[in-house]
Amino acid sequence: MADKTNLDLTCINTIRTLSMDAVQAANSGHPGTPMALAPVVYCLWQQFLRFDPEDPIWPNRDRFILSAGHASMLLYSMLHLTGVKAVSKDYETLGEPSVPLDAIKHFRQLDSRCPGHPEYRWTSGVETTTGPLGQGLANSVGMAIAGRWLAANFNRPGFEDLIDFNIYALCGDGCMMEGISAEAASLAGHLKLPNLCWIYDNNRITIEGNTALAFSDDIATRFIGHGWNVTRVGDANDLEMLARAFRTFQNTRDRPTLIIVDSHIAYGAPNKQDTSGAHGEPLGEEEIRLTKRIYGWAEDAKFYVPDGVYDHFRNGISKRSKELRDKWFARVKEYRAKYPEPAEQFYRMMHRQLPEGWDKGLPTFAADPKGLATRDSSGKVLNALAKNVPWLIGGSADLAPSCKTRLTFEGAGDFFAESPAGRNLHFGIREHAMSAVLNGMALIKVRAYGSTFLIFSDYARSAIRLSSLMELPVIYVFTHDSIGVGEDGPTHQPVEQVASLRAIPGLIVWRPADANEVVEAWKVIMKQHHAPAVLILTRQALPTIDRSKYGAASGVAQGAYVLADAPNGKPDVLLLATGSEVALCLEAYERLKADRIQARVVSMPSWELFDDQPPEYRNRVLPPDVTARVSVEQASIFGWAKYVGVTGHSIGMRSFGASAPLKDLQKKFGFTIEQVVAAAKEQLKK
Ligand SMILES: Cc1ncc(C[n+]2csc(CCOP(=O)(O)OP(=O)(O)O)c2C)c(N)n1
Ligand SMILES: [Mg+2]
Repeated sequence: MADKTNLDLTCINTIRTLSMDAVQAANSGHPGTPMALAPVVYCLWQQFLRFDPEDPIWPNRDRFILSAGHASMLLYSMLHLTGVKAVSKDYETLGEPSVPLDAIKHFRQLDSRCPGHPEYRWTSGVETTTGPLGQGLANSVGMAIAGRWLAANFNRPGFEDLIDFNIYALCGDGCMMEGISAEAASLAGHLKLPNLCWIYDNNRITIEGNTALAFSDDIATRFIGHGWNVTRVGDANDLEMLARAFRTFQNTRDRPTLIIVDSHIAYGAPNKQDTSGAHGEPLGEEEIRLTKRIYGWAEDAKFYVPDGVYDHFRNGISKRSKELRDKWFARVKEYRAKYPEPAEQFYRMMHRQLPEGWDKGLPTFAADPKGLATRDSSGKVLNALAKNVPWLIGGSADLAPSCKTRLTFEGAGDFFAESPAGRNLHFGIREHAMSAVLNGMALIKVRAYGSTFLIFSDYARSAIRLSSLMELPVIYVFTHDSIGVGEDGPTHQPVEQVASLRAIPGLIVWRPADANEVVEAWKVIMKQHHAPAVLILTRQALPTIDRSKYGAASGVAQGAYVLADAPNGKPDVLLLATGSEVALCLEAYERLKADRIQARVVSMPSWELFDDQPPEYRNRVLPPDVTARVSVEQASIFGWAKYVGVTGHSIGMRSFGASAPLKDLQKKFGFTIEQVVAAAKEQLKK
């Protein structure tokens, strides 16, 4: 493709016009950037990307991420023109196309495979959900990390190329302005990820107008500072220079590469090119006609794919990649014969299965009034699990010693540029990028976890939300979960974080009450392959509950369970709690019992799992006729009304915390046995 042949241009203009027509038909969307970047993506896919449209989940494929997700029609046009096949949720390739022309005609309409922004698990060939700017870039770093880790762990002599895929991410000014791109680029540069290539669309346009309004970074200098290789293409239409830039990336084996491409948004549109007006609204029928005329296109044809275009892609990306893909599977056969054990591990990992014996050797904790912090019990469980599940890997945003997420057993190792087989990652103080990196790692199908203090989950929130939207089984370990942090004070004491995480659809939020609940929670989490989990853990010690006296910790699997009951099984008042407040409720329960009051304590480590139980179970645990109810949680009371009802009472936080020893805070904010007992008695007066 050294020469820009007519067929090249026809293909490029097909991408452009499909995008223009789809946005016009939807009467919403972003036409300008697909028009500008069509040659960039065309060159990359047709000549370089190792991606077989017939098998879009081939594990060693290169990944292409459209971090500028608003330009979704660019990706949909490619998925359509290259004939990418649909894949079921069970990883079976279906015969039908992922993006038929009809889906493009229904861009942005209900149930179309072409939603407004690309959505993973909805449209095959979409490698990650993008739209919130910068996320895709950080995802790409996670994918590149996982690629390096897989290569280091699974490649063998004679099979050095078993895993050697590259990650390409396309971004714009918005991605570059977002802080997450700096976090992600900094981490990628530090880790010297050679399998990572970002393409920056330097069109100098965002929604409000020219980037001169708000952005004057010298991007090249910034990335050189991050330790990247930086190269430039002065004209997005120059296929030769683009190809040269991609070759530069492929030949750069000691660091990531940034390709800065100067482009013209809405290239070819006589009145809209280089204007922000082409960013996020249809060009208009007349402008489309004029633009098509300039392209030498049939002015009135809509969704037109000229003869030869499909064939050209079939003979290009498809043929080239199918050969690579078939060769790879043949090699895997040889690999399996020679190295059956890692081959089996690889297969299970790629299908999100667990290895045999994944739960062997998990600790159990004896009753102990002094007990231990749930961060400590979790650290023990994580280490036991990680010994059994070789691809359970992760790290912390500089808080592993506090969050207890370090893998300490022999051979766990650290993931560094020079030791990419290690299992302890160091994300640095970059919570947002860490979380999006975890998403990227999970997309490559390692089981990824990351930790920080619960208070800083706010920094990570937009990536956590995407874990959930993508149904990725990322595990977030958030410790220092309440005013229990004590003297660190209100800046470090989470109040509204638990409620706000519970508000994210599909996210499983856990707040276990003791060490054995931690074990049971981890067991459930490990078996959930399509839901992210947040484990909310204490810094302070919690008693290990005497299970011979109270309910079994296995009740955790139902999300909530009866821990202590009225002697006759017919309680007059319910005490509901999570985490550190469960032990408090047990003490209140004993006091009430001494006063001959029939109370029940319900531990509710996961609201989401409980809400998923059949109504019979829920009504058994929370009998509808018992309306005297008290909830106790050292967090915002937001949401508890769902369980205590309009007449119930919630002991919780209604303000920020304060800096003081924990005992003083508990008194100040009402987390005492006396307060719980008093609230229960008050409820019984109703
Ligand atoms: C985190 C985030 N903030 C804001 C937006 C809304 N938004 C979508 S596109 C865009 C402008 C992006 O400009 P640029 O990346 O240069 O894209 P171009 O217009 O050049 O395609 C904005 C602000 C978003 N999608 N994500
Ligand atoms: Mg721009």
